[in-house]
Amino acid sequence: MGLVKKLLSLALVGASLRGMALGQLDFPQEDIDSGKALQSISATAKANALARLETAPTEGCNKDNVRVRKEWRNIPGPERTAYRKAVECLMNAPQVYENVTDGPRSLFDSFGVLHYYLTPAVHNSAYFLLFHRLYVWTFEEKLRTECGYTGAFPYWEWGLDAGSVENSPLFDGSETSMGSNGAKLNTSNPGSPGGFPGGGFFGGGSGGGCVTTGPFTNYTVNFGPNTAANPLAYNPRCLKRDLNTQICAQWASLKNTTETILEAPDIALFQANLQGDFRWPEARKWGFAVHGGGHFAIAGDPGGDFYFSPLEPVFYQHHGQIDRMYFIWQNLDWEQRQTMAGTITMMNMPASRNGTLDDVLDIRPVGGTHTYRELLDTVGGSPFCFVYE
Ligand SMILES: *[C@@H]1O[C@H](CO)[C@@H](O)[C@H](O)[C@H]1NC(C)=O
Ligand SMILES: *[C@@H]1O[C@H](CO)[C@@H](O)[C@H](O)[C@H]1NC(C)=O
Ligand SMILES: *[C@@H]1O[C@H](CO)[C@@H](O)[C@H](O)[C@H]1NC(C)=O
Ligand SMILES: *[C@@H]1O[C@H](CO)[C@@H](O)[C@H](O)[C@H]1NC(C)=O
Ligand SMILES: *[C@@H]1O[C@H](CO)[C@@H](O)[C@H](O)[C@H]1NC(C)=O
Ligand SMILES: [Cu+2]
Repeated sequence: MGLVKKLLSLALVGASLRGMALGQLDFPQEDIDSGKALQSISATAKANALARLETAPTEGCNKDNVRVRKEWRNIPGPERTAYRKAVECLMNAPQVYENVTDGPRSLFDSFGVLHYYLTPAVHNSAYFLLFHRLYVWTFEEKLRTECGYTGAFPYWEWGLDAGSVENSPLFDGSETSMGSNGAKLNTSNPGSPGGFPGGGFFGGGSGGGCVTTGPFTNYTVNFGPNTAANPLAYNPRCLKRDLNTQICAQWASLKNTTETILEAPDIALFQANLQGDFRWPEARKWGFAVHGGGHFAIAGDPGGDFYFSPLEPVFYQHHGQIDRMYFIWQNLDWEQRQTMAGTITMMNMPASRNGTLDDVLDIRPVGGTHTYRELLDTVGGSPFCFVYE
């Protein structure tokens, strides 16, 4: 095609020197569409993070103990099965909120309670990326410390399944998957109760009913939806999925993922593009954006529920990929990309102050207490020590 993509909009950045420094990130459109460019920037980001680790290892993190997170299909079958069994183990470990006694029944459920409590502060706010980074890492830690998991933590690169989410190795219903699609229902989009903003206006996916085959067929969702009178009350039901290839292809393709990373000169626009935050005119074209696109490619109940989506086991692979995008974006220009932007309420409603890196994120009793500054660096050693490949 010979078309060269202008990767940085200098009019937006107002700091053209940085743009020139990143000039080597110009890719032909065909490489962006095919995923080749994403592989390239992913490798660059990993190399940059490891180089930093090499020059400045910390007590907690060095090149010998750094963990490498991997795409689901690049993890060997037995290791994927071990991961899934560790998730099932968390579903049998005791829940940890002493003051919540009704619906939540497991440590896995406690993560859902935590997300429910913090949702208004950690979406479309200054905290979105760093909160979810800590949240997913804490889940990984529990898999290891409570359930003996020793393998790689998996992420889901949605764009690899833009041809058919139903045939994804995550959802093919095999022993090494995370269970199948939901049963086909004869209604349109039945599976997004109180879902994401705008969740009702696309056609349904290819399922909608209970997961029929393989892992998590017998998993009981214990509470929710967020529209219930008491969202934390016991409400046992099956796991429903409504896989949606069209949503995946339109909003979470390899092209979308790559351009979301390359077109954002600063953290405010990066997080806006990633979430389709329409307060930024430049972010409007992204629609559901990769964050919503990945969530809605799974959809169903509780996968399509803004508050309780972590009760869908694949939430963690989905947000692993969100965090990977953040990792890549940060490590393409590390010196400039350790900042925070935005306020401390969702869509700044109600209006609130700006978040700062010195703010404290307390996720007890599920996890620990950290300043946001400590969460910026995945190889900072306190608490993190991982990269993505
Ligand atoms: C339960 O405790 C958590 C913190 O441990 C708190 O955020 C939450 O508001 C409490 N919930 C109730 C219903 O008291
Ligand atoms: C599905 O719905 C359509 C339209 O409501 C109806 O005509 C059709 O009989 C239904 N099919 C089944 C299998 O229920
Ligand atoms: C689900 O439970 C049923 C009944 O106990 C059992 O026959 C089936 O093997 C279970 N399925 C899975 C995937 O664990
Ligand atoms: C997202 O990717 C799809 C498929 O590659 C493309 O059709 C669509 O236009 C992209 N969306 C944006 C906002 O660029
Ligand atoms: C909050 O951040 C915005 C955007 O960076 C900035 O324009 C504004 O002045 C900040 N507000 C305060 C009170 O610092
Ligand atoms: Cu979330």
